[in-house]
Amino acid sequence: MPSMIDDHSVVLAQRKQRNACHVCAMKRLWRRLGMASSLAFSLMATTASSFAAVPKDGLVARYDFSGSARDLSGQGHHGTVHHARLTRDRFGRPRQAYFFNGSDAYVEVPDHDVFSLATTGQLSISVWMRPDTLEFISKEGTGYVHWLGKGEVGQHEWVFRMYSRNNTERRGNRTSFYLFNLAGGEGAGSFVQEQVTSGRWYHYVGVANRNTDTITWYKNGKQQDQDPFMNSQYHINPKNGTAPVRIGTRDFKSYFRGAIDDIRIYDRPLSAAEVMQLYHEMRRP
Ligand SMILES: [Ca+2]
Repeated sequence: MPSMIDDHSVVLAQRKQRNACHVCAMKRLWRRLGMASSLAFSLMATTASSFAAVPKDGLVARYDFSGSARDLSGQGHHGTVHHARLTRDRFGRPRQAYFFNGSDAYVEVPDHDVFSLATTGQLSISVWMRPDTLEFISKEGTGYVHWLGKGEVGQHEWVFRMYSRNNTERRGNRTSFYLFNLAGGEGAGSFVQEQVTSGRWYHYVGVANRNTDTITWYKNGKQQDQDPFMNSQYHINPKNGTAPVRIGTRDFKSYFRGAIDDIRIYDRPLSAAEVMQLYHEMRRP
């Protein structure tokens, strides 16, 4: 009998061991599956964000600067290059962005209704920019450069501005997006003012919306500021002017030194999610 008990306990012990091993194997399998699936998920997430497509709806001009200043939106708003030269983009790829020398370089796109807030009441502009100095030589006003804009005397509409580190308004390296009345003067705008590093790429998006009376300014995918323009102290009532769009300068009163790339202009307001999508846009050669 004792031997039977022993046999029985041995069988039980063996079963337990087998079961335990089954449990171990199952646990190991689940762990692997879990790791594999979370890895696959994060890869998918990374892929989705890294290769986010450019939103196409309402895209009225697109400049990838892939060897030229051609408009890739299909609308024919091609740019003419003046002294700017092709340079490496933010991924290090040669001849995929334009370098502006800070003294006479710019790209000019002829005036068109699609570049005016007055036309559709809504306008979004997305752009990458790399300042190669924090103290601009060719500056205007209180010490800033206009590095993208549509405006000339009596024909002012909008502008992207960056202040030099030293300026008379304590706006060290502030970047901002302004709307103007055609006559010019003081504009209504939104801004961000934090440390900027020379030689680093930054993504900016300006959104102007007449329906909501808002200017919104995004930096590196995140909203930084929002202000009214019509119902503001500046009483901006945007009109359809005749000035061309210029990149690297607005109207030759100041010149940006650094690189600019991947400009996308829309005749509608981009959502915060779309701004993030553009920030993560990455195209492989
Ligand atoms: Ca590019």
